[in-house]
Amino acid sequence: LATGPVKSPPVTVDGFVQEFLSELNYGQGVKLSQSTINDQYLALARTVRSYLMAAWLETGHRRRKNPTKMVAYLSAEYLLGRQLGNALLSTNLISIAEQAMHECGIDIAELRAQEIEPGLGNGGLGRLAACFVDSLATMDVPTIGYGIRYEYGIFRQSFEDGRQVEQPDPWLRLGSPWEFPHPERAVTVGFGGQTEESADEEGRNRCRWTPERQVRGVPYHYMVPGYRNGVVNTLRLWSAEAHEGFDLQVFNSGDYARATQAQTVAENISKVLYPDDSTPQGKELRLQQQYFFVACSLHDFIENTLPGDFDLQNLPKRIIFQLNDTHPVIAVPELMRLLVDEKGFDWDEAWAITQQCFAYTCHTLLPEALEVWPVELLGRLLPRHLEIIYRINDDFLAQVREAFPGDEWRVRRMSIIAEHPQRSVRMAFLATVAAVKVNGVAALHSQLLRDNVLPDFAELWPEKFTNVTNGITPRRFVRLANRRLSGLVTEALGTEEWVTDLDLLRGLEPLADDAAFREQFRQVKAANKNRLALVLEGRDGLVLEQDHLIDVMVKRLHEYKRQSLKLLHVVSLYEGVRSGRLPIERVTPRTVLFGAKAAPGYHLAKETIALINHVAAVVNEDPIMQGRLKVLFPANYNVNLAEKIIPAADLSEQISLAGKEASGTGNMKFALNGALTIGTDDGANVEIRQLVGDDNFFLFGLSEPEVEALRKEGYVPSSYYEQDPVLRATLDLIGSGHFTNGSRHSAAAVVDNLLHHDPFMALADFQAYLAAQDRVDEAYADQDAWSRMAILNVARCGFFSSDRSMRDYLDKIWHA
Ligand code: 26Q
Repeated sequence: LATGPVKSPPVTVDGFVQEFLSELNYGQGVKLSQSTINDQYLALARTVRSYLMAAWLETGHRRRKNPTKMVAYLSAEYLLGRQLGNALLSTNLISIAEQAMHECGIDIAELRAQEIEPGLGNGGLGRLAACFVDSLATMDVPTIGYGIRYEYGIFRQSFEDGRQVEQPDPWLRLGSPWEFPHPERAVTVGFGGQTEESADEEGRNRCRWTPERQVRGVPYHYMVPGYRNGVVNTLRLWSAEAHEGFDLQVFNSGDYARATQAQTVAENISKVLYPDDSTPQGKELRLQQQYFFVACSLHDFIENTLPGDFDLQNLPKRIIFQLNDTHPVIAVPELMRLLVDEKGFDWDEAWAITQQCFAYTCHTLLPEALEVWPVELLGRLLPRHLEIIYRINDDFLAQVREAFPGDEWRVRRMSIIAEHPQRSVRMAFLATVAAVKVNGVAALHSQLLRDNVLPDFAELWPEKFTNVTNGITPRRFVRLANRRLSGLVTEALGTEEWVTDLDLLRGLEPLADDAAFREQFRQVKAANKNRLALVLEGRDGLVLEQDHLIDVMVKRLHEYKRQSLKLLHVVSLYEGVRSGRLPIERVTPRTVLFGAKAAPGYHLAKETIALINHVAAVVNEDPIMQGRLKVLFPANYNVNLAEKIIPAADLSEQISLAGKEASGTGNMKFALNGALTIGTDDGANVEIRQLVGDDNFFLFGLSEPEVEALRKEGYVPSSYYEQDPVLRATLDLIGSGHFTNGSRHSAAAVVDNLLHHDPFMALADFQAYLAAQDRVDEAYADQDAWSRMAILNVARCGFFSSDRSMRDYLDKIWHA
């Protein structure tokens, strides 16, 4: 019995009740009659988890028995969202669990609401990693996700006087039923210290790194269930602890207080997620985090996942490390160090192996978002790695000189080491040099990556560059988040196969012309609006007008994403009515819904949040608008709220300046949930528009080449202010202090920046944006035509399943 296969509890309501009560009694140590909601939630989570256990163990067993090439996804972020719903979905236990809870006198919805989501990511990049591991499990691809178990995830946002206030996110506080700590598999990681050269037995020069201090990495395992396929992959997140013997001397000398301080220093490494999502600051702790999780992961894979007698010469046959942006790139010198210093490989042999083991995904186009680490800092923290990086660079630059003799400018441009403004390591260059493939995340982005960000590298190695357009998991973002639409789709297609084969949505196309179907589709949207209204009322005390056009802009707050342009639209409507330019009957009843967190140190972003809240307060209350324009800004936008907002949206705002948004993934979620997009020709919007057709997409604004041309010619934002009376009246109203209690100062940061700098050309696109919004109003007035367009968006966006993204990675990059 002890060695036989692990069995799942019986898949019946009774079986579920028994397992639940047993978890409550023996796991949680309480009787049902005495149990709290939290007891019940934890017992329910462990019950569902017990149904996944046999598949998890079996998947591991199968992978060990039949070793193939694996994918190791290295990501500093996984924005997972709540686990319970997804686990219930993947095990097909939703209805059994509902009935079982009902029999116990429990409302399962209340338990589901108890779960705190693991917010171990900032935004798009972290959520992408979560979608990818979901798809890989559903496609039965042997995968390990490696990352960091932050004790505090992305901060909780609240508003005080409209201004963002950040609170810590102690997500583990009420228990963590989804994780499995494995302290016995802990790994030791070194930091600081010195390197020295010495000869080995064969007289070859060998380097030894003697770290100054050591930290213990403890893995916590999370299940990554595939969709009803008996596969459960593993996500392995590392938590930092003090190493035994950590400052033992201090302790022995009787300085107990200092010894515990040392423990704090070690634990700090995985304490908190950095909440900056695009302007990397060269913070030492951040580099420690990066090296910590990467060193743990490489060690774990080589020493614990590969068989004991494995010949590392064959490493590329067994693994591909996919680098989620540059955050894990320190893995490159770490693998070199392991091979050369610890395993005795020659440099060239080691480099040949290393170069086949990594692939790099870039997620940005903004030069200021490219990570660089000062040589001084990197050398202090990781002296051996810095030496290795220098050597990689020397060899690489020799190759450049050979390919382009006499072109020293090029050599300087391509060096992994930047000399100005301070000597630093360019992590994107290191990644590009080491990787088998470099990919962007949407067609336009990959093109611009080749042309603008890494042109010298693309010239040297054209075949290295490729595109994989992002995707989203249809399980979480359609099937779970939009149960009603899913039901309608399944009924219409006569199958639920679309959940794992999203191209089947094409079958809905003919139904766009079916009046009865369109009516059902509208009823789904109405019901989703109703659900959202209840959520917003309960969590924020906000009132959602359910008969309004729901116009949504939810994403991190960034200047390039242009929340301020959306705000200008709102104010222009309000100003139009106030000034008599716009008759109130011509204003489409509309609710503009914002959700956005700003990095705590990003001043302009925080001012923009405050201004949105101030505008909302005035516009919502002014009787002149007759309730036809509302601005709602629920605080603390997160995955859970996204799952409620997106299915209720009519209009999706994707209005970044062309050439700045690498891909976007929210854009895909909205389209697949039957919202229409108003958007620029940027990121994956380009592909969405190509697929749904121009008639079913509200395109506006400068194209990327036009942006570049305008910049060259000299962009003067104030000239738009001077020439456009509507823009002028709009900005003047904000600048007058109308929304900020008469204080002109409060709005000044945003307005002055738009008038005098406007690096993302919001003013240049203002008129086109308003014209596109007029087209939206016109289209929305014909509800039947609108529904038709929305249905076609759903039907034609199957391409944006992350299952397809994974197929592309497999075909173009991993060959696993
Ligand atoms: C780096 C160093 C130090 C501190 C923080 C960071 C850091 C953290 C997060 C830098 C960047 C990020 C996140 C970037 C991100 O989310 N990018 C988005 O990635 C999505 C998935 O590919 C794209 O859809 C978005 O277009 C892109 O903005």
